[in-house]
Amino acid sequence: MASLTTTVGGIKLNCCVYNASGPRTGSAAALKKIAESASGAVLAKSATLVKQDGNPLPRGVQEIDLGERSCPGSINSEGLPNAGIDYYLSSECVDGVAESAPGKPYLVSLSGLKLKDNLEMLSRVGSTAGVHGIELNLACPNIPGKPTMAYDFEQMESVLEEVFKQAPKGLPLGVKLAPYFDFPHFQRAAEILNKFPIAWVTCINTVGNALIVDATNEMAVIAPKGGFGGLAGGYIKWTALANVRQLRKLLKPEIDIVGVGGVASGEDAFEMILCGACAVQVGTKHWSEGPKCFDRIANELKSLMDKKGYGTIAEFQGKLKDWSKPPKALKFGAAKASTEVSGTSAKTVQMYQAIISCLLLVIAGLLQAALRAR
Ligand code: RRO
Repeated sequence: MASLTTTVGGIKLNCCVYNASGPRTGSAAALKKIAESASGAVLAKSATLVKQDGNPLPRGVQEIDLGERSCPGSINSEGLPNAGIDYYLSSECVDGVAESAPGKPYLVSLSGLKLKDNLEMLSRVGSTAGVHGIELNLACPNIPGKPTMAYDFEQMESVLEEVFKQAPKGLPLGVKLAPYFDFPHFQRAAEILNKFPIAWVTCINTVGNALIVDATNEMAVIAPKGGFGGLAGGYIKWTALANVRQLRKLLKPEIDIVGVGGVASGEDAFEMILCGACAVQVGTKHWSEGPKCFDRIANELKSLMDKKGYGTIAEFQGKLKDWSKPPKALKFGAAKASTEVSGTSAKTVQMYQAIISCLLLVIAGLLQAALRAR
């Protein structure tokens, strides 16, 4: 059977599918459940220096149905609710994960409200045993009054300069990015990231400041920030794939890429890896399905790899081809073809119905004529 082992910034994962920082990652109990699943690592909720309650409720909607083939959609404006960095470095979390799944990497996510907070958190992580890596979140879109740092290139560069002066030696540090939509932005972001010893880039965070409207009640579906929140899940898979693909082309090879956004099946994970990811994270689907999603997605990915004859992810990682006349029926083409087939049979049925109606009319006419002749 295919192997899902991978490395992310030098950290060995037995399974290339793991959780995104976000839903179901804020407590030791939630982290323990992830540890007990097939998730390749356990990544905690983005932490601030001190505990935060987050934005007012309701602040998230998940399981927005986007059809059978898609990951559900979601929107959130959680506003960084978290128990504070010391909690995620406490024995309750660190040892809780280690005892539930010995050897499984435990990663923390840092999202300080100020540079000073991030530097302080880095130094606390550096003096804690049992943490295997750090994801620095540069892309939370939901803090009222705070812009998304990954969109302010000057600030991003100066923050990374300070962060890498202070980063704990020997502990891989990755960076979580916002989605980019324009080629000059990919280019600029990559130029900056390539200057630093970044171990991996996680892309993408949610698409910031979307507004989902409840037409029945004529209002926004979440309360904070006038209903504006980060869009995620199936809505953003294509943007996530494009970010993974483009950054893989532009980043130096030493920087790994972790793909996140709309992964709900083995096939979604396969697509991310094909675009260049070495691992994938699951956010919205973890939120709606719970940690059993990791076992399911991992098994689906293994089956797909078996079917395609791939033994390892390295065999297809980054090997997405540009379009050429497809040798096999495309999935979308196939879907279209099957509608065409059913369209044809619908036409045939209509034709038979018309013939039967005509025959019935003729029979009725003949019967009437016969009755009149009596
Ligand atoms: O907590 C949040 O509101 C949040 C964070 Br930190 C993030 O990085 N991305 C997101 O969609 N929500």
